[in-house]
Amino acid sequence: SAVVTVAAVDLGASSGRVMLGRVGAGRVELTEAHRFTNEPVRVGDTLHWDILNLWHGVRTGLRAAGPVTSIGVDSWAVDYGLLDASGALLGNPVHYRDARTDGVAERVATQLGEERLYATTGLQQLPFNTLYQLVAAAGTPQLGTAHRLLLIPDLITYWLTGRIGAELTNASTTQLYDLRRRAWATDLMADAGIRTDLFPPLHEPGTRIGPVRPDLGLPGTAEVVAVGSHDTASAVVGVPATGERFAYISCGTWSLVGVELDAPVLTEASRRANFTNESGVDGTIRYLRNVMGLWLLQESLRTWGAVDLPHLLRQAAGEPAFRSVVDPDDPVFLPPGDMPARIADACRRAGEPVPATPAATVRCIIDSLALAHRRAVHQAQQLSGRNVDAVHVVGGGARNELLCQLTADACGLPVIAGPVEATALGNILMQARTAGVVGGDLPALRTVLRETQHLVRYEPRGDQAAWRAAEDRMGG
Ligand code: ADP
Ligand code: LRH
Repeated sequence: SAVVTVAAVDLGASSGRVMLGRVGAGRVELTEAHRFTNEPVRVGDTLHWDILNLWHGVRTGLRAAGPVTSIGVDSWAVDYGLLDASGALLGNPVHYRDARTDGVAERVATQLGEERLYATTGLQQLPFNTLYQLVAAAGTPQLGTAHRLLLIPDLITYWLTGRIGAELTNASTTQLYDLRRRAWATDLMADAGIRTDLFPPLHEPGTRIGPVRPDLGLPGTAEVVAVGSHDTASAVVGVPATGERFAYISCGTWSLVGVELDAPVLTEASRRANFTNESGVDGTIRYLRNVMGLWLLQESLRTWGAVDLPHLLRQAAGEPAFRSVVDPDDPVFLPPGDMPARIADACRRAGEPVPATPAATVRCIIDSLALAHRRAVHQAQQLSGRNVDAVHVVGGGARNELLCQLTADACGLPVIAGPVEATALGNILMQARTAGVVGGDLPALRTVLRETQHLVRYEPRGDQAAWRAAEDRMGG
């Protein structure tokens, strides 16, 4: 039976990669063609993505990959590049952790109404939603001259093909997308003072976008196919679950914790709990919460300079449990900067012992993340009415044994860890389905992953009382 080779371009907040997938009936093999770091760059007061370096990594990776049937592109959400009327990029995309949005969400939400925003878009309030970034940029010459706005994967797709468009899973993270009409929320844009003509036509994952530009020097590579271009949408496709009674944690820079639903939850309780309804592949809803995630660890490592992560995690495993806990979702942790100092301050303010060593700080981070996972898994079930029997951990965090075990203990549920590259696999499976070598719905695609990928199961230990008490200490 037919076999295809496709390339997934997956740009995460900490690294970018080009992954090759060989897919035939019932099986998928993944290899890494190229991996490159994604390091933000500060110029003056502004934190940027290094978009040309990412593009360079994409081109290097695709050349290394050799001829493929198709390419699919995904990346982190919400951020964008602006094009002028000739199609040239206007300036360098701004990073979602940039301070330009400080205070903007509160102002805009008051003006437009939090209830209306939630009813239309179903999105959680995050300070960096595209809506708030655009309001923060209002009046700048760049936005004034802009002809088109392209989200990051759509920008890479444009550079690969010359085609302009907006893939809808990622569009659904902008807070400018009407979730029930499945169209841009043009009324909301108009009321927020945002030009509606900036936004290109929407398309669904699975759409064939077009051939790659001949001048890219990729002989034998046919076309670009739209996948779930929001990395979290592809990661959820890549969750090797059976049935529907599962929660997922897409665990990388962020932990995206939730369930997959057929319809959005737009209740007042859901809005207050800051749960989001992002659009998934095949019309599904990714009902989830952003937990600050391994960012806390990454940014601590950056502060300490080069350290051996596996060694530090082994030391952390030997530290006493629950000595200090913080609420990972405290907005003080969002910007870049000295993370251990901010964790120490948060402990001091809450009357928790201040971690004295890197190992103690790492233990505080992992305990606190496990608690935040517990809180979000419980809330997702309560708010949606969907009960779960297992928690799937995918992404780089699936390699963190301490975090996976403590997440199982905290949730009182088995954790199934892996695949680490769920996002690339979700991207690849969507392309393979478009090519016609795998068929079926999401459960069918997930069966392929269950049967071919390396998964590790963690059984929950201990009772829930200690976790309940620690969750109370976390506040939030
Ligand atoms: P993103 O897509 O947001 O860039 P990834 O899914 O690639 O993130 O996950 C990156 C994270 O994976 C790192 O921050 C790190 O904490 C974790 N990780 C990577 N390798 C290991 C490892 N060997 N052991 C434990 N954790 C790891
Ligand atoms: C994860 C992610 C997440 C968004 C954030 C901006 O990479 O896409 O789903 O909330 O980045």
